[in-house]
Amino acid sequence: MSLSPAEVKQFHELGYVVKEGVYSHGDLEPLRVGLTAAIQESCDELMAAGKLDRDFAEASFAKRLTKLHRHGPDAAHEVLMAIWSGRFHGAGMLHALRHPLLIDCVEDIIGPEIVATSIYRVRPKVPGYPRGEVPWHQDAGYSLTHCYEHMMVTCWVPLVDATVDNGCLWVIPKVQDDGIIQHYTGGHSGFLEIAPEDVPEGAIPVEMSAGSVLFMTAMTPHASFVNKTDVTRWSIDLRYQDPSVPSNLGEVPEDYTPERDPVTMACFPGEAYFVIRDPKRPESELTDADEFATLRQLWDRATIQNRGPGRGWTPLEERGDSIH
Ligand SMILES: O=C(O)CCC(=O)C(=O)O
Repeated sequence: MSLSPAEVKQFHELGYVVKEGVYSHGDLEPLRVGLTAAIQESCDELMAAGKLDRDFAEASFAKRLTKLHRHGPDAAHEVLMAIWSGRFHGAGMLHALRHPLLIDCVEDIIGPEIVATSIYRVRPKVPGYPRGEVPWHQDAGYSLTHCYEHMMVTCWVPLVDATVDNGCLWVIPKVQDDGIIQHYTGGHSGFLEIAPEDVPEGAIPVEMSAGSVLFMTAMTPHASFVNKTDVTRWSIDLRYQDPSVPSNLGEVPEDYTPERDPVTMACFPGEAYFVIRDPKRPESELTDADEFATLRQLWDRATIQNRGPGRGWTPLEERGDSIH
């Protein structure tokens, strides 16, 4: 499996393309098992502390967090915080990041040498849990500014079928070459956000079956909205680049001293970068799950002295002067 020339063309022309059936149900099983173990561990801790009286272990992967959240929103919040975003680096995550069929598709976009980052996110969009909604943004809005011209590929993978009703992703095609759009801090749930009046026209929902992949550029505006069903819309989003894109490969956190020039930094300082595929130096590829977890913890954001300058985005409520 790889992307056809027409699919690669669509990626470059529209800023996104969907490939069906990249992960089979079995391919995603180690990730589901790892996430289930992490959920169980949190539930066990909460039950031992008397904060939870049921763990809903009998429920399906797609419904367990929904039930947990309805039963005890505070306890569910704690369970979610243990796996949310890039916090989960347990069994199954590296397996998903290294999935050969996915990496073949990425290779069709950026070439045979592929670097991944720990800016992968695990997103259980639980019905009624407000942090599941993500306002309009470009992923580049989160990177240092010297990276805007570089190609970073986001791969969005639903672990259950994603529909408009359960909060699939929406994208805006054909604006990825128009550059960065002004973002604001303090958007919904603390995310960066493009102001409503600046969101380009033409948004479309991308309904997808579990295991298919939406490939997007870092400049493709996207968002996701309310989950109106009783199924948790689980997804992961993974990011890849070629080795010429600024990273911290071969560096240690101590290299990020306060005096360091930002333009020499990784696009996302404080995130771990690692080699996924290098046909010339296969020994450089990160294949061991324990090494992956160690690297992930080494580059935890908190360990970096200098995460680069603020990106210059101002709070949403202070945007009066820039409304046009
Ligand atoms: O999964 C979502 O709802 C949002 C995903 C997203 O914003 C991203 O992949 O950058």
